[in-house]
Amino acid sequence: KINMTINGIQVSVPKDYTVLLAAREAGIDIPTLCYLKDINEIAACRVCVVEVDINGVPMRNLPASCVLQVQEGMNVRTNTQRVRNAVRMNVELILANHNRECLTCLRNGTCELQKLCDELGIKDIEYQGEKREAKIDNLSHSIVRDSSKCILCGRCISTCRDVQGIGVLDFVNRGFNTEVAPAFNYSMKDVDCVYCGQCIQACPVAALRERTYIDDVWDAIDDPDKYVVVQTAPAVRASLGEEFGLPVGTRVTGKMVTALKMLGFDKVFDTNFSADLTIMEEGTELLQRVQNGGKLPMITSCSPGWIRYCEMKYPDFLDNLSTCKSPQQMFGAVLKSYYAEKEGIDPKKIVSVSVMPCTSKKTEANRPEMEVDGLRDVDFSITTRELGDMIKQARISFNKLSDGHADNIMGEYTGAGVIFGATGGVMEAALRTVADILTGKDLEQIEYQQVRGIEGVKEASVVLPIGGKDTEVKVAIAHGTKNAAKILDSVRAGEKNYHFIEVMACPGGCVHGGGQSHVSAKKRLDVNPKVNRANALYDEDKSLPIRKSHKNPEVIKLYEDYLKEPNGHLSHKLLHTHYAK
Ligand code: HC1
Ligand code: SF4
Repeated sequence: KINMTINGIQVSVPKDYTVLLAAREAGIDIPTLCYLKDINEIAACRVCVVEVDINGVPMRNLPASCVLQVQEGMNVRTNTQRVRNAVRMNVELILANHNRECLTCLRNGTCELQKLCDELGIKDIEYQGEKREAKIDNLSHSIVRDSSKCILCGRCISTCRDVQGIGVLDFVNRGFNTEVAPAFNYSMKDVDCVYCGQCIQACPVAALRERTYIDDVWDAIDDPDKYVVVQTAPAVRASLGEEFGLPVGTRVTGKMVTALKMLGFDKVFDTNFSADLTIMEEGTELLQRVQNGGKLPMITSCSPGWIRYCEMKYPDFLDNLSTCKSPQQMFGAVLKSYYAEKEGIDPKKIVSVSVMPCTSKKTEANRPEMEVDGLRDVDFSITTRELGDMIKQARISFNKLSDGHADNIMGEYTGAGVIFGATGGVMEAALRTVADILTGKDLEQIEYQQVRGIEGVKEASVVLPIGGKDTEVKVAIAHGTKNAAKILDSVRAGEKNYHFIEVMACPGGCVHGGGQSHVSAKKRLDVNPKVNRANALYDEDKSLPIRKSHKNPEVIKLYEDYLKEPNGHLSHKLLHTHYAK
């Protein structure tokens, strides 16, 4: 332990602490901007500077507390005139070159720079200078980059490079013209970006944001000739409440359904339904591959960021991918065929909208192959944040809503469908069904704790009777593309053998997707959105009467009335695809 003084208070903290963390323990909240714990600790913005002496000897400059290690005998002051002036000047210099159109900014209200200016009491800006030329890259379906908002904090760069192991973004140009962009200032559309949106989650301002489709959805709702149907992904219910000030990870399933009905969607369904359907198709595919000597390990295909990553960095694994479309796409395909036929609706009039925790889903929905007979599976994919915005635009008091229930015949779901949104959830859902099928029993074991949690790479094995003999089925789970690379490298090197691998592109899985509610760097010191939101899904799973996908009555009916059997002819037409090198 290190003994030191902060603003006259004696503290004793672990040796590896920074002054910033020590101050927090002493109840002093040093301001930060570029700081993102464990991800971006680079003292770029110099908003966290402090005045320090060690055993009475003053440090000459004001050091940045986010990278300053604690030392015995340190005396730190965070609130002197000199510190206040320096912090204010550093923030004003950032503001001098920042597009300050706050009123019309997407991050108005969630911007960390705006909040900081308020907290520091900055009411005027002394430095008025030349502004960087604004360049807006909105060519991809998922991500918009706006250089006029960028404050060069580097949080996105560290996240993409160090957390995701991709490294699309970096500082380009020099001096006054420095900006954060892909190399050679290429569009995000033309680089190895997987559109995971983790850089958006890291961005304190609106320099990186999703491409929005809110107006397209409003237009469809307002068009009397259109029949507008919405599906909501498993993870959305664990974050949407945050848009309305509820604690991170509050489960708001029922209010979400009520709000969607009030917005004017003709039907409100649930992606959990098609998550259950995915388990039927994917579980059957796995059993067929295992029993018929097919390509193993089979790897899940529901995360579009992961698919893009596989296509770009591990094309030799494309045959390992399950041929199943993602639940988002399966839902759309079934909607415009089975549902349209049942209800006697012209499928051309159906507008298929998805609400996703994900920015990559927008690009997935726009992939050319994601259609059947010329009808797009999903017409518009919006994020949890965009749904929050629509609810606000409709002046709905979300927190006062009562609980609604999704419509029939694509709104019923099981606990297995819900947990898809947390890392390990698809694997657990698959195991629940595959184990029942192989043993021919309704097994008591439902929960597989080994595949839960936020460890980057997880492994488990289950003994199941395959072809009459007990076989050890080995599985692995990775979340975040950097962890996916670790597993694939070990499989490629022949060090590991698995039957089935789950990969989700985002750390934590969909609950921590690029389209979820923003959680500020400061808040992340106290709460872990990955854990809180996953718990919300596991709680919902526990609360449901049916927790295995193959017992979903609406999915059973879909097979009886329409698809006939998993991996059958119609399933292949509607629910499967393949990925070409
Ligand atoms: Fe996901 Fe999925 S779980 S990919 O994380 O398989 O986005 O929530 O909707 O499609 O079900 C996302 C979440 C989502 C799909 C499902
Ligand atoms: Fe990197 Fe993901 Fe952002 Fe693309 S979307 S730049 S891959 S963090």
